[in-house]
Amino acid sequence: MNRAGFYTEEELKPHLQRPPQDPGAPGAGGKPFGKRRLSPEERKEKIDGFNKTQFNQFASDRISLHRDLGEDTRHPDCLKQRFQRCPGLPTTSVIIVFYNEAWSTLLRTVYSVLHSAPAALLTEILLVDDASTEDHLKTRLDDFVRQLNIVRVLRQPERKGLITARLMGVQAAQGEVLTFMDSHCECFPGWLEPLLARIVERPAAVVSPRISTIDHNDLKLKKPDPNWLYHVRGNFNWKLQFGWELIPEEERKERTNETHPIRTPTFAGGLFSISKSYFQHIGTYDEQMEFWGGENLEMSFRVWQCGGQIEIIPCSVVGHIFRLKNPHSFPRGNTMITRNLVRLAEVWMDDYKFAFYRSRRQANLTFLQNSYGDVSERRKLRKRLKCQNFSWYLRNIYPEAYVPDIRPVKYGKLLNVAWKCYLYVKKTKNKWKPVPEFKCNTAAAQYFEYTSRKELRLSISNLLCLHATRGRARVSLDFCRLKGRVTAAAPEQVWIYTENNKLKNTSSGKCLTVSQGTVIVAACKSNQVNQTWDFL
Ligand code: UD2
Ligand code: MN
Repeated sequence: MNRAGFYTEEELKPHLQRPPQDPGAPGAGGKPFGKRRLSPEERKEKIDGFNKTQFNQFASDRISLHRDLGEDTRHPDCLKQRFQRCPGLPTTSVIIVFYNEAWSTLLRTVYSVLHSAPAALLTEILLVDDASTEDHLKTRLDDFVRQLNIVRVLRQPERKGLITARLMGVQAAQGEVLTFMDSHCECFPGWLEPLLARIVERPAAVVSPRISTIDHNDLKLKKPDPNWLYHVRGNFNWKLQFGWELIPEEERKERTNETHPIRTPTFAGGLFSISKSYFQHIGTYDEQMEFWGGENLEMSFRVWQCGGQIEIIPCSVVGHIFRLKNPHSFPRGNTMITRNLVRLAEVWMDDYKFAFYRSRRQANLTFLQNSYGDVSERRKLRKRLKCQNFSWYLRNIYPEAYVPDIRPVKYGKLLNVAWKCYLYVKKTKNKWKPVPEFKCNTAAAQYFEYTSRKELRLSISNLLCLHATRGRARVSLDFCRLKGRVTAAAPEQVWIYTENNKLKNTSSGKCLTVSQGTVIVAACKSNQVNQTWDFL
């Protein structure tokens, strides 16, 4: 092969060389920050740090701002990958928005880019301050970054959230590609080139690195394992929560080279590269989304529906501190997250929005009260770009998803007429999980959907169904067997709602009954009101 056609290592040299590393230093090589006995003052510092940022800032403050992440443990295919000098890789502006970020994590993010991104491709790093209140992020930060000469600080005059902050960065960006990053990241060697190379190949690709966890307790970076075959991608549930799942088995088996991108229905949204002109073409962000949340799903649906693609590039690895909860409060509490989600549902999801409104009551209220602002500009955008509808997205981009009825056959609280009690199950350890048996409740009720496939689905979770195991009287709540490509419900979960309001299970031929307060199946008898159920 003609090597002259590829960038040399020399040409891809970073802006700043890492200073010599002490392998014994705290957290060196991406290793965990060591445990030791803390003095009372140190303990206080640690607790205060946690309260402020929801990660171990005490540890972060003691780890070098220049720490390297040790040996490059990516898959050999990634290490072999070369990048063609013609047409060449585009330049990029790295945009990092922050609100009251700790000094050490913010600056480690900055240095990590300066130590790893090829200088020839890195136009600048733009730090956008979403009106932080912490002192260290004011003149001290301005003075510090001046010596780094390609780093600039921009400031939003008031706190409006990460969406408008990112847009402010975009306004100022001079690079051909925009690369977004959270303010608590660390880049693995060679992370940038594969992202840019994919955009050269596909200008309408929105590409994410593989996000590695930096532990919020000990700041250990989970390094890529070259033998690890399982990849994850982004998904969503009908509450419009983002999540991760393994890629489908067939897709995994078809992978022949690690450099190949992974198509993903949705992305986490914090770390990605996109061509600047494509970002403008595809409608940037919904500027009326506030503070935090929802912009990643909005962008995922929009890009796919309007002709682009979202991918994870497994050879590009960037670490991110995942926290257990949001460290900052938002004006008006969490209602603004719901408002952001309603905005995206109203623009991109067509009538499937009703499934979302059923799973999230607060969203339903926001919708009914029409308190999500004006979305007409975003709808115009959808029209102008001649985007596909949501049904197309579900069929083509996420066929593994469970697609709920837009309007179930019946929907409501299920009341047992004889006992005047309702079907009711509780969360287990704060999660919706199968429960082996439950009582009929006289005080509280849960909403159920009687679906077109004759299942009784717990509306709020969407994935749990009333289940009658053969040969067992007690009825359980179990994972619905019908999901994604599986198109038939299991007979244990099929219930025929009869003319006289009985629910007859197909597998056992028995009827849903309340006996001694417990929900069971029993032989159907025509005159028994403890087998009569009304949807309220
Ligand atoms: C994830 C994304 C994040 C964003 C968010 C949903 C990753 C790794 N992270 O949440 O980028 O898409 O989902 O909106 O994909 N910030 C502000 N102003 C605010 C709140 C946050 O500037 O009012 C900054 C914050 O300092 C950080 C970035 O926005 O740099 C993302 O916030 P986060 O780290 O709290 O969000 P995360 O990682 O939980
Ligand atoms: Mn983050």
